[in-house]
Parts: sequence; structure tokens; C-alpha cells
Amino acid sequence: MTFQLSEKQLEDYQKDGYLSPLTAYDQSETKKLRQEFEEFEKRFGGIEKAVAFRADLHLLQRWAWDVVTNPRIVDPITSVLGPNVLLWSTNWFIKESRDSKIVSFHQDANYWGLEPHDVATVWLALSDAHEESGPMSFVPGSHLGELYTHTNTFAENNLLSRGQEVNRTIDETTCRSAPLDSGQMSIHHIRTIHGSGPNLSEDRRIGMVLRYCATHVRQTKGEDTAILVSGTDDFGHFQLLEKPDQDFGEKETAAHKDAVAKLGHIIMS
Ligand SMILES: O=C(O)CCC(=O)C(=O)O
Repeated sequence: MTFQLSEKQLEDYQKDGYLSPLTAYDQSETKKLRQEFEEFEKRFGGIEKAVAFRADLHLLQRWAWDVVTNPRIVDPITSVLGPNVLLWSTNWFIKESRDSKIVSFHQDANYWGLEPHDVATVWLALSDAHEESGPMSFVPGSHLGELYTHTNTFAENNLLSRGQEVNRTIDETTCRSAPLDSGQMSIHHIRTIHGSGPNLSEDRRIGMVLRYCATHVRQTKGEDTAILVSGTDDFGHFQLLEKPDQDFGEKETAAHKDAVAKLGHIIMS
């Protein structure tokens, strides 16, 4: 069975710079994934302390590896990026219940050092991201326009590392909200302007973000790692890492630490 996008879905992605919603997991599968993630948080000392360890979790835990390599996610990505695809990194955008944290409008392409921009993010909801939970909102078609400069606000209520905000007036009436049920996902282009508001709901809003790129994409900011999720890598621009043999093993912990250090250097440079 293949989960490639239909022609219409691909057309919409190419026109708007995002596609939403797509269903990746059913409710019971998603509940299990959420349990796995929340167990991980407990193991690392609770919500706050676990933040430092959760990037690239697929290198530490096999359940997360199985998510990023799942054909229900990878096939739609190959529709967008072509047959040869790497998973560059994973991360989390979580707003606690009744959380005032927001994500300012921004373009990802400014920070990641990835060129050319054949890069797409899957935002996978492990809890409902309905209107009241502050789902993502996109500026349709903005991926076709210019790459804007950003201002680093370092605002405390901003989930982005530097509180970066695109230097462009956003007419919010033209933005499109992309609410998701748990188990659903959206895909967005690395240049699409997007952001999100606070979580007014009683539940956590848990987004697992999976960043994919075509194998010809290179990292311009230093050494970097990835995993091959589809086809072949004829370019060798990234150090390719393997599936964990065991969760939290010594070898796995070392590979994870190294990958996260490289990622941190790239994102903050
Ligand atoms: O979760 C959000 O609201 C923002 C996520 C985001 O900026 C991203 O995945 O690139």
C-alpha cells in the first residue's frame, strides 16, 4: 500500500506551501505514542528537565524512529520532495494546558543552513491541536515569495529559541489556521510563513515535528547528521545514522548527544 499524495493534494501543497490535515495514526495508536513520549519525559525528570533531551529522540528510542520512518508519513513526503529523502531532525512544540506561550510568525529557512530549500516539516499532533489549543496558522503562498529578515525578540512567552519574528506585516485575515485531531499531521515548506497562538484548552498541545530534506540538500553551517528514510543517498552531504539497537543504550546515547550538539551549533549560529 502506498500513501503518496493525490495530484490535487500535491497541487495544493505547491500553491499554498502547506497541506493539512492528513491522518497518520488512529486514536489508539496516537494514545500509545503519547504515552511513550510522556514516559520519556518522566524518565528524564519531568516536563522541564526532559526538554534538554527530546530533540532527535528517534536516535534514542525505537518508537520515535518508527514514527519518522513510517510510510504513512514518509510516502506523502516523497510526493513533495522526490524519492530520495533524509530525515534531518526531530523536535517538539509543546504548549502546556492554559499556556500563554505562542510561536511568532517566521520562516524556518532563515536558521537551518539547508540549501537548496527542498525541505519540508511534518507537524504530527500527539494531542488535539484544535482552535482553542493554538494550532498552526500559515500565510498561504508565502513560500513562493521572498525570504525575509527576522527580528530576534527573545520574548519569554515565545517557544522559538530566539523569539524570532518575520519582518513583514502579517494580515491575519489572510492566514489559514490548520487545526488537527490527535494522530493527524500537516506538512509545510521551509519558506512558508507560520506561527501559532496560546493554548486555552485544558490539555497539553503536543506537536512532534519531523524535518525532512531531499538527499541533494546540503548543510552550509557545519557538520551535520541525518537518517535515510527513502531511496538512496548519492550525495553524502550528511553523516548517516542508524536505528537504535536498544532504547537509551550507551552507543545510542553517544550518537544522540553528538547529533544534538551539531544541531544546536547550527541552529544557534
Ligand atoms: O507548533 C507551532 O506552533 C510551530 C511549529 C513550527 O514553527 C515548526 O514546526 O516549524
